[in-house]
Amino acid sequence: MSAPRVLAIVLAGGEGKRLMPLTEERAKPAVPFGGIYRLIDFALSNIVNSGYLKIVVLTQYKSHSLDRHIAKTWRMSTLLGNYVAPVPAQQRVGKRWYLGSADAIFQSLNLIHDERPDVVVIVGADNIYRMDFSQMVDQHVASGLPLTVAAIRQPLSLADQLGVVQAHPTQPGKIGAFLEKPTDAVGLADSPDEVLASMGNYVMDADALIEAVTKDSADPDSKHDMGGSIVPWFVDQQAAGYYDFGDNDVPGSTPRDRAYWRDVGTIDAYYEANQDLIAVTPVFNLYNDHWPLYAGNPNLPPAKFVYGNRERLGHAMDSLVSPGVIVSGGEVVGSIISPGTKVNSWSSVRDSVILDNVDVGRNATVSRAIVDKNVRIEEGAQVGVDAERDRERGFTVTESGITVVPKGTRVTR
Ligand code: ADQ
Repeated sequence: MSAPRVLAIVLAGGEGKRLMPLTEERAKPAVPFGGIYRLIDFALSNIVNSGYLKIVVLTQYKSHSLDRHIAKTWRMSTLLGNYVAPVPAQQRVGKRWYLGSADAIFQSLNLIHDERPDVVVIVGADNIYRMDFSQMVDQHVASGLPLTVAAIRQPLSLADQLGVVQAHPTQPGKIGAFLEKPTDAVGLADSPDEVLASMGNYVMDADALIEAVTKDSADPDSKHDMGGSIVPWFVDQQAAGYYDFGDNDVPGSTPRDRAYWRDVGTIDAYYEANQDLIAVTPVFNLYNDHWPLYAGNPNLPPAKFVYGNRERLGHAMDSLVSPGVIVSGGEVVGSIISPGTKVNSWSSVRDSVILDNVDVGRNATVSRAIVDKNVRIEEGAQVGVDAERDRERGFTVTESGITVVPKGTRVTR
C-alpha cells in the first residue's frame, strides 16, 4: 500500500467566546500559551512532525494576529511544493461568513480540488497535545471507513463541552453513536466517570468529505459544523471509525506525558494547561526534541536575573521564563513569563501566567492571575489578591479565583 496523498486542514476560525477577554482582540488559535507559543503552534507542529507539509489554515474572526503569526513563523520553502497557507473566509458561495467548521470546508473546497489529496486530515486549532497523525491515517486507510474520529477518554463532567463517541457494540473500532455536547451522557462501562470524547481531529477520504460538506450546505436545519453535523451524518448514514489516542506513540514521549491532551476552551482550563508545563516531571513535556514544538523566534536577548538596586536578587523558581525577560530584584514563583516582561524590585509574581511585555512595578503583587500583553502594573499595585476589587476594576475573575487582566490595561494601586 503506497502512502496516501494527504492535505491537512486546520480549523482556526473559532471565536473562543469562553476565553474572553483573551479573545477580545485575537482569534482563539492566536492566544499565546506557554511563554513563547500560540495555541495553533501545537496543531501545526503535530502536522509537520507527522510528515504532512501541505497545510491550509481556515481563519475567520479577528484573524490579523493569527495571519501575521502564520506568515512569520510557519512560512515554508515553496521549492518542494510545501506550504502552510492561511485562508480567510472567501465568500465564494455568497456574501456571508462561515456558518460553522463544515461550512468553512465547503467554502474552501477549491483547495481540495486543487490539491487532489486521497485523504484529508482535519484538525482543530485550540488544543494542547502531541500527536503523530500518520498513525491515525494508517489506521484510517486500513479500516476502509470514510471517516475516522480521534478519541480520548475525558471526565464525564466535561461531556457537555465535547463530542461523545460511543463504540459500536459488536464491531471493534467503529462508532455506534456520536453525540455532540450531550447534557445526559453516560460514563463508560469500565470507567463510569469517563466518556470517550472526540478530540476534534478527523481523517477523511477526500471524496467522502466533498460529498458530505456539499450535502450539508444544502440542509437549512444543519448547524454546519463537523461535530454537530458531519460526524453524526456519517455515523447514521454511512459508517465511521474512531482512533484511540491512547494508542498514539510519539517519539520521545515519557510515560507521564504520553497521550496528554487538553481542550483549553475556558480560562480555568487555559490556566491549568499552562501550569501543567511547570512541574519537575510535567504531564506535558516541552523539552522533547524528537517531536519539536515550533514557535516564533522572538529574536530577543536571553532572560536575565539581576539585583534591583543591589537590594535583592531577582529570582524565579518552578517557572518558565522566556527570552527578553528581566527579573530585577523581584520574585517569580510557579509562573510562566512571556517575552519582554519586566519584574521589578520587591515585586512578587506567583502562580500566574504573564504574557508579553508586561511591566510589574516595584512592590507590586500578582497572584493566580493571567495578565495579557502590554499591561502595566504600577508600583505597589495588587492583582489576584482581592477578587472583589479585581471585579470592580472590570477584570474577569473565574469561579476558581483566577483573575484576568485585559491587554494594555494600566493597573493602579
Ligand atoms: P468545539 O471546539 O466546541 O468542539 P467548534 O466551535 O466547531 O467546536 O470548533 C472546532 C474547531 O473549528 C476549532 O479549532 C475552531 O477554532 C474551528 N472553527 C469553529 N468555527 C469555525 C469556522 N466558522 N471557520 C473555521 N474554523 C472554525 C469540537 C468538536 C467536538 C470535540 C471538540 C474537542 O465539535 O466534538 O469534542 O472540538 O475540542
